[in-house]
Amino acid sequence: MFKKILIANRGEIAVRVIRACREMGITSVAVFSDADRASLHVLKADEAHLIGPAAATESYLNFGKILDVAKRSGAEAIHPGYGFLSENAKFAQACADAGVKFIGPSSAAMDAMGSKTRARQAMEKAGIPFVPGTSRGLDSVEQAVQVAERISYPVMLKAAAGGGGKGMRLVHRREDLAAALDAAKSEARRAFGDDEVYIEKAIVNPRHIEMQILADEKGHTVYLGERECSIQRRHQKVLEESPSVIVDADMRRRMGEVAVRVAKAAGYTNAGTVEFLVDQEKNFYFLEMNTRLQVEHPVTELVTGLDLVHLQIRIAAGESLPFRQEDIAIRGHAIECRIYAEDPEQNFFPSPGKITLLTVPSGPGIREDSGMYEGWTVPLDYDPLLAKLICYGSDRTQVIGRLVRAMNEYFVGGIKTNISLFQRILRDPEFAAGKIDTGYLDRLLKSGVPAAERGDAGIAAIAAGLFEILDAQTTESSRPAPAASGWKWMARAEALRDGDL
Ligand code: MV4
Repeated sequence: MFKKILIANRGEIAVRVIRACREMGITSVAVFSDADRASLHVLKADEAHLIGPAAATESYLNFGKILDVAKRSGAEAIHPGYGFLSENAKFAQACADAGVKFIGPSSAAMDAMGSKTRARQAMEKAGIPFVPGTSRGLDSVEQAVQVAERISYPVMLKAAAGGGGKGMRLVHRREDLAAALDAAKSEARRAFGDDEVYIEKAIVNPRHIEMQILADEKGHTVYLGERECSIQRRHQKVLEESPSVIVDADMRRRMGEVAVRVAKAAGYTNAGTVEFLVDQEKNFYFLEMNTRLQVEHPVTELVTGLDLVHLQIRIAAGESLPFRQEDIAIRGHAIECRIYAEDPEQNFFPSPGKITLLTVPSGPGIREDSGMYEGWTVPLDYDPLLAKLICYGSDRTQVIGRLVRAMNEYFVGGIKTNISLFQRILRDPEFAAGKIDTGYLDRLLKSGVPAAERGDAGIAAIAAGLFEILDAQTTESSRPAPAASGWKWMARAEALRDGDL
């Protein structure tokens, strides 16, 4: 087993991995940029090394600096977290070449899944269902027209090197195809330096459901259940849950077995996720494979009772999986909310700044994976994810009620967050009924706050709150402090105005 692990990441995931190391008696080595000198992962690690200025290319993406710290600190392994270098096959290879164990798949397995067309060719070979279309880039408009006729419109043009919706074009009619293909290719060339574009049948209003898999280096591969990840905004996941309301035991087994075949076809080891699109008839299609631990891994941990980071480290140290497929059971329900430093009233624009007050929920069924603390200044150089609030319970209804309670305990002062967005989602009947697909959040945000939610009571409360504040200000000395202090009333009044209460 490793004695020392370097965490090549920052924020909540770095804290998460540092905690696992501490629980396993492994010394943790953090790396940090100038902007992260006071960040939580630096405070919590056993050792911390400055690797450069804020720019990721000068710090968290810099192979040489990270491997240099690994060498100087004597770290035998590197955990890449997610994002940054976690899916960079060249970095995985550089670790291998430097004799440092990369806690993740081999660079070859990463490469096999890194290109969407190479992944589709591997699926074709393994007889795995993927969205009808081509598994290679299109050579001409004529070919695109021909394939589109076969798979029928609407069709989706996608960049082979793309991901997260970049370089994607939805085409409804033949006459739009040529221009769309041209645009997709030039965007792919600009964004990825690779203009390979392929075509798929467009699945209308799909769900995005992904299957967690785990494989040791002895050939044992298991699936750990699915995660419903359809609640996204601009291809950024916002809320994830396990299990999915539409997946029953039989569908879970069938999706899990496909995911295991995908992993085996790629020679995959360690933790990975196979993404599927699921249509209204519950047909599922391989979309892509993520060769890293994902942000939303906690919901799988809570419903399986497993610690995925412990297991990643043990697999990388050469251990066999300590269980078989039949030992894995899904129990209860878990929902994760990603707490971002974003302002919902400014179109979710990042809202960095100093956290002047922080009260965090706790109590039954509450887990908070956080990278923030009271007094910390949120840097504007990186992704604005502050923390993840994950709730567990025996069923989905209990978890929703628990999350509503927890969100009302959550207060981050000094900066804006998206906490009010979750208060809307959790109160939405469509969400409660599990009627979600990848278009859900766009529909909710476009709907605004229904007038009914404001009602007279809302106006009266605002008036009362404002009266309270004005009244308190005019006769400060002669009255006892009101039950709720001025700022609480102002906050409530604002929240009512914005329909967040
Ligand atoms: C699709 C699709 C519909 N049909 N492919 C978006 C990013 C990348 N993960 C794949 N994506 C999609 N591919 C076909 N053939 C719809 C999406 C999609 C989507 C997928 C998953 C999660 C959120 C999404 C939001 C918009 C579109």
